[in-house]
Amino acid sequence: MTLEKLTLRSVEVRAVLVPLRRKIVSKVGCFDQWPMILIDLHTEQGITGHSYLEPYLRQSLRYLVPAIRDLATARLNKCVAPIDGFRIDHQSLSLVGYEGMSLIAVSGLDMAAWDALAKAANLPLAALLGGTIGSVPAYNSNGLWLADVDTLADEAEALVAEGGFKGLKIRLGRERLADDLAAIDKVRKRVGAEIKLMVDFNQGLTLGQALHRCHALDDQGIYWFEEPITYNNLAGYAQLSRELRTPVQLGENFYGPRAVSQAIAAGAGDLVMPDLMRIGGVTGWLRAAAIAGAAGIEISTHLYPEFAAHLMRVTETGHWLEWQDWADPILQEPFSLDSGTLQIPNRPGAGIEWNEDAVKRFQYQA
Ligand code: SMN
Ligand code: MG
Repeated sequence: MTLEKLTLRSVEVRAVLVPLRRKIVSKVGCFDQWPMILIDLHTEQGITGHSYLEPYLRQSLRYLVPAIRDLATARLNKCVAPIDGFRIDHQSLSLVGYEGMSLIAVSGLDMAAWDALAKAANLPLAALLGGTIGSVPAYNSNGLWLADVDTLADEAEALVAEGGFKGLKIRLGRERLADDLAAIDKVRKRVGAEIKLMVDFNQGLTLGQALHRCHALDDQGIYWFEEPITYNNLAGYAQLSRELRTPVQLGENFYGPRAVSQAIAAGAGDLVMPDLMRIGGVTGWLRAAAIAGAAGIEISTHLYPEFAAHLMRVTETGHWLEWQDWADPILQEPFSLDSGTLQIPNRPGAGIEWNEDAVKRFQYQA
């Protein structure tokens, strides 16, 4: 088979609600079940490309699932060519806009198309992109939410042990500075000074609050301050980056690679961490990574660790992979961890296949 012969026959889009091992308690919401959209691109040649999206809100499934189906119908009977698909989808969306749900739908189809292409080439995605499979440095982001600070030390110890991790993410932005300081202190005392601590405010602070809070935490040896303020206040991020010694991280809410270019041009943040669902899938990541690489800015991943691992292997300034096990319950063979690294399996494509029994168990009628 030649890759040009890979043609799209049908698209299946399903919604599931997957239980979370640890409840998410954050400034962007509290969740004990995680909505996911599973996308399957079936080709005439018998190859199926998979991807998933994690749209946070279960009610969003009601409008995202039809949006993805609608966009996919334009690709039917056409060659599976993700970069062409990305461009054509963009053209068709010019009247409703390229951000928000539009780009989320494009991103999901893009990832599944790249998966199909890599499977057709019988190569892991990283190899199709010109790299190799292997291990990818990861930090554990599976816990340390805005919970009672007295629970954090035990949880931090368990999180390190889940994969020999060398980095953990703590969510901060409690009412009182003293409680944020206590959270850092309890975690650090238990896991030791060698473990890097990333902290995430989830856009919970105003610029004034962020100036107070981040200055007060600036001597704590924190690895990065993530999203202290609303994601699109680039002037505010530029001010924080100038004033603070701790690197400022943002980007999980950037829509499309141009947002990375605009943030870098504005001096907004020291580090970037695009999310595959918003940046434009694999195609969007490759473009964002080129922009960050050319600017010498380190780039980390947000969610989607399976696809993200392949991409980190071909990213010039690749920094840290964010590890979450949230998709594990619906995967046939979840990826494994070793000494704080995620291992890319030697399988064609991204290496994800659905555990159909679990998908049935967790299916959700949007
Ligand atoms: C986050 C991700 C998913 C849900 C809530 C919060 C967070 C992160 O911003 O960076 O992991
Ligand atoms: Mg975050």
